[in-house]
Amino acid sequence: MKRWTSWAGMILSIFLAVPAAGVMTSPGVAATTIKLGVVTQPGSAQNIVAEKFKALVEERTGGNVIVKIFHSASLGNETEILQQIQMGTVEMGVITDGPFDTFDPIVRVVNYPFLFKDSAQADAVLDGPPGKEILTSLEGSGFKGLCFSENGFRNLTNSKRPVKAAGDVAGLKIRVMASALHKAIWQALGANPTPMPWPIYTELEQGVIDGQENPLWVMEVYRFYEIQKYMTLTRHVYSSHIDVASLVWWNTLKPDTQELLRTAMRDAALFQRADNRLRDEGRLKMLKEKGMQVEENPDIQSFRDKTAGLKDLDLYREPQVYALLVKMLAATR
Ligand code: EAX
Repeated sequence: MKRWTSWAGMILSIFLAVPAAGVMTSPGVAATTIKLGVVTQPGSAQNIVAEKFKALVEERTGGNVIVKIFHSASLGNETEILQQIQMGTVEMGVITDGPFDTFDPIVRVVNYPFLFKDSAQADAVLDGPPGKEILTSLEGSGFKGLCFSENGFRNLTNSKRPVKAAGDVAGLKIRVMASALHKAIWQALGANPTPMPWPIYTELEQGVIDGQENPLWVMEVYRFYEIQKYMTLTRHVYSSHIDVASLVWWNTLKPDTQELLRTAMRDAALFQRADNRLRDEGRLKMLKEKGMQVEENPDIQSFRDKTAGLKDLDLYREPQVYALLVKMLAATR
């Protein structure tokens, strides 16, 4: 790592770092700057991956590769970030799985309701051959899928009433991600699902929507305890992030750079998954202290019953997608 000997040097470096073409960090070696997009804010699961990746890459390349993180939707919502990655104007992203489903329906198998019984099982499947098949499939849409980090198991919150069983969801206006599957899940549960990009605090606060569903860290980091009275630990969907690069850009990189980036992202993802899981217990406690009324033992069977037919919907009609779903359902039994 370059060490600054004077303020003048540091100030000079700021100017030198501006040109998009990159800076010379050591004689004869042109630095590469990677733009990495995340929709969420610092402290979020996606940002923890991004920051760890940045630190690892910059450390391992001695500063020859710089990662610039664009967080808090500064590049647009997740669909828009993915479009920029497809085109190669943004090199990388840590993107929630949901919005991928408009680009490649295979991602719907990850979000199948009640698929994974716990995080260990999700890791085994996503780090194994099924995960590899999903990452490889994304190349068809212009993404180099590197690995999976995690958002976590999603839970329902709302401002209207306690939800103990699926029947209590009837008529609630629930915000969902830009995903046909997520919309279908909440339709099957009898809610009124409203697709909306992230962030959604204002819409919840103003009552445009009654509720939303996300992992516990979201209720903490986005202060949903201020505007959502009721939470139900439904854990209905395991939500990953897919850590991707632009395929057109990736193909211009030397194999050793690809390997370095792949390994750094993998290390960042493993770090973040462990970190996320470690903090869940504390988050639940904190959310209760903040006044959320939490239903910890809902009637999960009632949710399972209402969503059991989803695998037979058109969502999964593509033969490869259906075959993978069947395989994953069998592997997680
Ligand atoms: O990661 O859009 C969503 O619900 C995501 O889970 C959100 O970006 C938080």
